[in-house]
Amino acid sequence: MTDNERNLNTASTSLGPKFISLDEAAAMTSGTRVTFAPGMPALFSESLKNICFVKGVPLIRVVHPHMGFDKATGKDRQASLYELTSQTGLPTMFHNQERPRNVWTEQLALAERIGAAGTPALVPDDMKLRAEVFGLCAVVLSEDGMIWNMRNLIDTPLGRKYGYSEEACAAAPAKIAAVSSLIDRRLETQEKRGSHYLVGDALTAADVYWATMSISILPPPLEIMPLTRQNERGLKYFARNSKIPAIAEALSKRIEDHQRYILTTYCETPAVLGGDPL
Ligand SMILES: N[C@@H](CCC(=O)N[C@@H](CS)C(=O)NCC(=O)O)C(=O)O
Repeated sequence: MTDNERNLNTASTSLGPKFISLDEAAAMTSGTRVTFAPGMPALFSESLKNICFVKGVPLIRVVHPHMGFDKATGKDRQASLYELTSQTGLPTMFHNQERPRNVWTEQLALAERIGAAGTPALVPDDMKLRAEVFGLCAVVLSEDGMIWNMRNLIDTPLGRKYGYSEEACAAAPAKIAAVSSLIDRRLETQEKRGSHYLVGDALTAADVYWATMSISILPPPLEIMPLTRQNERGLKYFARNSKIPAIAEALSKRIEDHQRYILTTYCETPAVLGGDPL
């Protein structure tokens, strides 16, 4: 059995959502298929899952192949992913027979387009509000943003892909704190206007992305993010991040309340993760 088949078996025999293989997903000609690391707190996938949940887009879950080489065959485990999408990042998204989407801006645009009637507009029509939404999302999701710097807090193969160095590691807490403070100030201003949301008077992509991504510096209770064998270490790491002095100082009750409000009101909670629940 190859590592990929083993991953797929583990995922599909555990209680919880069904996962199909990348090959199966690529062969399908209809449906919205998104790659996940079953049971893991892989926050780009979690965010896209939450975006699609808000938009009423049913997802077919696909096992994202792990980095590294298959022990049995010696083959790069991500070779077919690369062949299909010219990249290896998690998540990749297929919809019907359209080209795969691998970047959050394109995934969001697709979800917005195929979303069910009557669901919230996550990208506002008003261009001023739209600029605010994309600005906030970018400081969280894009290069040198919050998640980028979170990955640089420790030396891992994933961090190395994103330019881990001792200098990058030392600079990361202040950069993460700067994003968190920006969000806190905005929530404060919005509160004074009587809005529960980051932009304008309604839910946008900025709320869903920030509430999900901020799990990496402020893990929510288990009723929101349950424990699995696969995410136990990751959630401990997230909890440690929340105690790094610069980050701890920038977190606030306001940020916590907003995160919990968005996740419990608009997203599926407890999060459905697959893997092996503990
Ligand atoms: N491409 C995504 C980012 C997704 C991403 O950074 N995924 C990371 C995990 S957090 C990953 O899988 N990186 C490994 C790789 O790119 O090979 C985007 O810009 O929206």
